[in-house]
Amino acid sequence: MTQVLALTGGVGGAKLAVGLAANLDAEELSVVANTGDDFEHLGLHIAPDLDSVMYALAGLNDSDRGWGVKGESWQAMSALEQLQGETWFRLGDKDLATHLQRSQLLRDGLSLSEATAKLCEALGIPHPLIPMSDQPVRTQILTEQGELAFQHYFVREQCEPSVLGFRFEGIEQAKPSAKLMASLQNPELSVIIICPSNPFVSVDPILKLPGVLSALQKSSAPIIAVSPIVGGLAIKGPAGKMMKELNMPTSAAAVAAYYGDLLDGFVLDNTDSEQCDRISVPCLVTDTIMTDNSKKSQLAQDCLRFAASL
Ligand code: FO1
Repeated sequence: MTQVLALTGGVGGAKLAVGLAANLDAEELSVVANTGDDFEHLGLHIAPDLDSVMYALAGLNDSDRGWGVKGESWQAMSALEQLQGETWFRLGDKDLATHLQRSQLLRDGLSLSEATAKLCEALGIPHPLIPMSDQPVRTQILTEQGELAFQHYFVREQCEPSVLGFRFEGIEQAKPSAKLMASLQNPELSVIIICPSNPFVSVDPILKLPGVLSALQKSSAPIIAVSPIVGGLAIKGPAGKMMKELNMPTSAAAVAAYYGDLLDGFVLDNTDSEQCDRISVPCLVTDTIMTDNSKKSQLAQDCLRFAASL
């Protein structure tokens, strides 16, 4: 049986997760999401990357806005605004229900893994969606204006401050979730796919959890990454801007170099085919722009075939 482990952040990774889920049974796929973007807000535990992947796997995501639930209404936010509450981070009415329920489950003593499993089950998602850790890891962005908590940088400041580096608060004390470790240590694992997510703030928090890198290195499964950079631009989000500010070339080849010898293969877009000779691992050049479900499924199939050939 095929056994696939996908490591992902939010939106871009969620698209590939949907493509993989369309091609694999629930027992064949584990999707592990970054929780470094999580924060406590208005007394609630918000887990944006888990939300994005969960809504996408349930077919509930708003693909135009790029986050949250489709067909959303904003009555709670309007009422909160009238009460002079904090509204810079917008919680739609339907989305709010997710955060209320997740927070209640956590208060009831469930782990984030257990709470996520319950939410996914309620939404009819058969494939396991696993938080990278049950302990808090909080990504901090080091900027020219000082250190900013991830959502303050991303949403409140609209990614404008220039980035100097990153700090993953709590990572030394955090443990990778049991299901992440079980998947990494599964001798039958067929492939590990690093989804087209931001390497610095979506993938690194997963890779830098204690024990994850060594488990990846010990795994006999090939590790492939899909470039989040196409034609010198991030498909979505600040990855390209961050690379520039960190004095890296904004290219798919620079992403491959950043992951370095962790990778056994790299997937990049047709647009960037000329970069293959600068990449030190086998490359698959294909259409990586997942504008609809058939393209998500096609890229997933391409990745699985490529990994099997390595
Ligand atoms: N992104 C925004 O740009 N503005 C928002 O107000 C916002 C609210 C929000 C609420 C719940 C949620 O799960 C995600 C939300 N996001 C919002 C997206 C989120 O900030 C980003 O997708 C990720 O953290 C980056 O991967």
